[in-house]
Amino acid sequence: MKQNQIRNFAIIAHIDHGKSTLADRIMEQTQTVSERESKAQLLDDMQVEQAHGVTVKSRTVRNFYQADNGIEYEYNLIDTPGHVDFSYEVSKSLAASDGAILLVDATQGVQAQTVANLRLARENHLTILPVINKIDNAAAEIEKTEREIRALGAEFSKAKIFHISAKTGQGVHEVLEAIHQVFPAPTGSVLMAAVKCRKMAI
Ligand SMILES: Nc1nc2c(ncn2[C@@H]2O[C@H](COP(=O)(O)OP(=O)(O)OP(=O)(O)O)[C@@H](O)[C@H]2O)c(=O)[nH]1
Ligand SMILES: [Mg+2]
Repeated sequence: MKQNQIRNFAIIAHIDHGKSTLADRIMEQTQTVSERESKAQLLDDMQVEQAHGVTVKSRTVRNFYQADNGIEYEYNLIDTPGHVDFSYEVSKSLAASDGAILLVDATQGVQAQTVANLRLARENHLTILPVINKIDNAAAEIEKTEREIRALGAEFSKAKIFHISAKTGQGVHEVLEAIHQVFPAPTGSVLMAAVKCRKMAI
């Protein structure tokens, strides 16, 4: 795989805003897991995570995505925990990424860990893709959430904000397309890229 076809990115959000559910949909839509293997919360495989529905450790998954432009990309996705107690996991993951999907639950809006994790992403000079999740929920307040995201910084004032349901898969294809269009390929030498990949796997 050529370096310019690789994208290393993390999914960040406040707790329960749907990061692991989106990771599941991305793995499904890139055929990283077959439907037969598919079950709810593929990545949250620790017993404590399954019992509480909470991600504790970051996970990295390599997906191969056949884009609409005919090119195959390698998407190295890191699903991070949203709980404030595990923010060290988020820092570690962002140091190994070039982009971050900032996910915001449309029924909750911007929350404390949305802001804290966005700050970490900025400190790591990551390109940020804002995404509103749970648009299928009857309690979704999409416009209000969009205003809150735009208020987070000048870079969001005119940015495209994606609207998805990680549960149903609605809008996820548009996010998959944006990942290779918006996030940069890893820079530096092939050696540095390899070191970054190793860091992601730890
Ligand atoms: N209605 C609806 N529910 C969703 C959607 N995405 C996620 N959920 C639900 O929201 C809850 C939390 O989802 P997770 O994917 O575990 O959230 P998370 O951000 O990974 O949580 P942490 O890792 O603990 O921070 C689960 O009950 C999901 O089924 C969505 O698009 N629509
Ligand atoms: Mg999770």
